[in-house]
Amino acid sequence: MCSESRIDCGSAAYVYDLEYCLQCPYRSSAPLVSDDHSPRAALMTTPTTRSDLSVVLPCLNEAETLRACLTRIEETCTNASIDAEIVVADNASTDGSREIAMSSSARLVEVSQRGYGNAIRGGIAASTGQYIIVGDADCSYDFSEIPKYLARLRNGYDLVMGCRRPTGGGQILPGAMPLTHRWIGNPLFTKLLRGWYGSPVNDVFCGLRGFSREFYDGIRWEESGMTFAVEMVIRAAQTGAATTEIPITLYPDERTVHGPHLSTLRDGWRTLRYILSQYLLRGGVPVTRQPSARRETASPIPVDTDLMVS
Ligand SMILES: Nc1nc2c(ncn2[C@@H]2O[C@H](COP(=O)(O)OP(=O)(O)OP(=O)(O)O)[C@@H](O)[C@H]2O)c(=O)[nH]1
Ligand SMILES: [Mg+2]
Repeated sequence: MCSESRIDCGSAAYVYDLEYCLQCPYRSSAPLVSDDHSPRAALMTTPTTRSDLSVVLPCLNEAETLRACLTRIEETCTNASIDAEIVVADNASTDGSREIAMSSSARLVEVSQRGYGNAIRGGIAASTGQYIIVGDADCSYDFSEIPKYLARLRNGYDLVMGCRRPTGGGQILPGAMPLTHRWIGNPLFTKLLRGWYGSPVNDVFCGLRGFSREFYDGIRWEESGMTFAVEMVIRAAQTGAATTEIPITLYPDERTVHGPHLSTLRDGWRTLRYILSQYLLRGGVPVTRQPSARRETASPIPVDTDLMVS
């Protein structure tokens, strides 16, 4: 069902693809995208009912683990009486992930441009929740933590980061993270963002994070790949977004067919280059943004001394 026209035009799912939708013969006369063709514009094609929470799962060939993630999210939200929608943001997976998403209560969003950042941005563009939580579809995160994230968001925080590193109270189980990421990449990038941007975050790459739509919509996102994770932390610091952390456990993912999509050298280099270029171009000086009314209700960091080790 083409969600733009609400007419069955043969498209199996919502398609986040400007060209495709413009070519759709059933396209209504209403403009599909804004002049700047920003991902946010695709919100115009989403269902009109609005959820409290959207859980967005970027997914590229995760058929082995996707169903378990969806089940865990559904159970958690049902048990906690959370009005949530699940959005699977896929880039033409070929292993049956799309079919798994379509046979579940989740909504499948086809994102035409590849990349972790593109997938999340496309998924969010098609989502409706006032709050958004994103997480990997590889069973490395415990989605039963969702109510904790939502509670912080409802309490006024703009960005709620998970923290897997012990410096922030988290835990990384053996085999869950490559040693180079654990001891070199993540600590280095975290240190740079804390030092240069004053970010309070202890785990910049944590993939289980939540944020308000107000925060998300207030920023012009640029990154399309794994660097999107870092861009979010930098922008939060630059805009003075109310940020907090929840200590979580990282489990070894349950994939056997393929490894992580994150490439240590390629993505490590891109991240370093991105952080340096942002600092040189924009500096660590905070950019201004209209203060959020809700933000005033959030306590400054550190908020939970029991949870925040440093
Ligand atoms: N749609 C889409 N999803 C992606 C893409 N790259 C990664 N993902 C998804 O994003 C999530 C994170 O990717 P992972 O491969 O787990 O990378 P990672 O968790 O940063 O790496 P590790 O910490 O080493 O596990 C997974 O659910 C992937 O399927 C992409 O290009 N497109
Ligand atoms: Mg992962």
